[in-house]
Formats: sequence, C-alpha cells, structure tokens
Amino acid sequence: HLVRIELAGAMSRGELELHYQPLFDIASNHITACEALARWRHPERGLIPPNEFIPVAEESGLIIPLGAWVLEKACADAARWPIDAAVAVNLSPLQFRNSSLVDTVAKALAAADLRPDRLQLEITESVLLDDSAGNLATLRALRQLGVRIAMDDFGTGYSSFGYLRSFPFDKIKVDREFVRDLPDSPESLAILRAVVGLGQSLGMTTTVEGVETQDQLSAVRTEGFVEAQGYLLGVPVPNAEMVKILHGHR
Ligand code: G
Ligand code: G
Ligand code: MN
Ligand code: NA
Repeated sequence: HLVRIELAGAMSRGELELHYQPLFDIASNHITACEALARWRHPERGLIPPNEFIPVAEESGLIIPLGAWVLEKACADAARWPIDAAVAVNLSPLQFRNSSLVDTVAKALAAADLRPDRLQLEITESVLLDDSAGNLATLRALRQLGVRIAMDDFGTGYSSFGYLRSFPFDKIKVDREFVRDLPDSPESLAILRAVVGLGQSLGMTTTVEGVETQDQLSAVRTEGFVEAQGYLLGVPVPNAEMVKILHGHR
C-alpha cells in the first residue's frame, strides 16, 4: 500500500539512513565492529524501523537496489571511521539469492577502498533456507572476496547445526532469546556453553546480542563468549555519533 509506493521514492529522496550499533570484544572491551541498521526518516512519520519497510522492500523487489545502497553506504562510512573496526551488514533472503550479490559486494568494497576483511555479512537461516549447492557457491564466492560471514540469530531456526557443518562461518551470533533470561536460566546457560564449545572446535568467533544488564554480560563473559552487543554496551546511533564514539575509543 502506501509504504510500498513511498519507499520507491524514499531512496532517491535520500530518506534512508544507516545507524550503527557497536560489538565489543568482551575481554579487551574494544569495539570490533559496528552493525549497520537501516532506518527510514519519513518526513511526516519520523524514524521508521526496518521491520516496517524491509518486508515491503522484499515483496516488491526493491530490496535489491536498497540492499546495494546499504552495502555501498556501510562500506563508505566504515572507510572513514577513525579506527579500523569492521562493519556488519544484514542480508535479506532475496538479496542473497540474487545473482548480482557477489558483484555488488565487490563493487561496494572497491568504491569505498575498504579492506574486504572489514566487511562482515550477517546471514540468517531464513536466508539459506535450504542447504543447496547454489547457497554454498555464493557463500564461497563471498569468502573468496575476503569478507567475513556471520550466522545471525543462531539457534532460532530448524537446521542451525546443519549449516555449521556445510559452511565454515567466521562467526556464530546467538539469538538474543538465549540471553534474555540470564543469569537465572540453567537451560539458556547450558545452550550458551555448548555454543562456545562449538565455536572453539570449529574455529568460529562466538558473539551474543541483546545484552541489556551487567549480570547478563558477566554470565556470557564467564561462559567464554568472544563478543557482545546490546543496549547495555551501546544502542544504534547515526553515523556521525558513531564516529564520535569511535574517536573516544582510540
Ligand atoms: O534495527 P532493528 O533492531 O529495528 O532491526 C530489526 C531487524 O531489521 C533486524 O532483524 C535487522 O537484522 C533487520 N535489518 C536492519 N537493517 C537491515 C538491512 O539493511 N537489511 C536487511 N536485510 N535487514 C536489516
Ligand atoms: O536480527 P538482528 O540481530 O539483525 O537484530 C538487530 C536488532 O536488534 C536491531 O534492530 C537492534 O535495535 C536490536 N537490538 C540491539 N541490541 C538490543 C538489545 O540489547 N535488546 C533488544 N531487545 N534489542 C536489541
Ligand atoms: Mn543482525
Ligand atoms: Na540477530
């Protein structure tokens, strides 16, 4: 409806923005990466969150140009950050299956002159859906470019383990649902402990998201997670603000 029609013009009017949320190395307290999170600054309705327009963009096919814009903007922003933190970009299923993805990523890196290992692509199970040869080929081609690949929202889908067996992800990002009821849930703790073990055995960075309290942070630190993200450590902010945070972080 309205959103779909307006979204087409929103990009050309420059109403889309990227906000950034930091990821911290738990041991050193250093920012390792910032996740790009799209927002639509609507002239009348204010800041519209991605879950209200990304699905619309997917249905209409607009996600392809929108996703390309996100990649270009994220790489350009990261190239100008005062520290060489990585930038993490979320990929939609349609974007992942589009034949131009690898080319789009390569062009975004080249245009920004960003070192490929400073780009992390966050992929959920819904992006992979099936364990097809095509998916694997795309992941391998992206890896060949030198970018890092993270499995996002780990533990919420049907075949999390199957994907870990099929492809060597660089990072496992556990879904926030396993952090929410810490430190009082023995079940969540047991699952988190198993993920740390998996990460160590498979050589993947282990990351938690949704850390909102000091107790949650202590619990995931004790379990041995490498990275943490969440409102306790930093909320999503516009790029200009993230640049200030990164300056103070040098
Ligand atoms: O920022 P927020 O927590 O409201 O994001 C909600 C959801 O939207 C998250 O699942 C996030 O991965 C997704 N999202 C945010 N930005 C992008 C984007 O640029 N592309 C895609 N495909 N998803 C995004
Ligand atoms: O699905 P994905 O992991 O990409 O989701 C990112 C979304 O999570 C962002 O929209 C961001 O606003 C949200 N988020 C980030 N930190 C927290 C947190 O500590 N608690 C909650 N509830 N949401 C968070
Ligand atoms: Mn994500
Ligand atoms: Na996630």
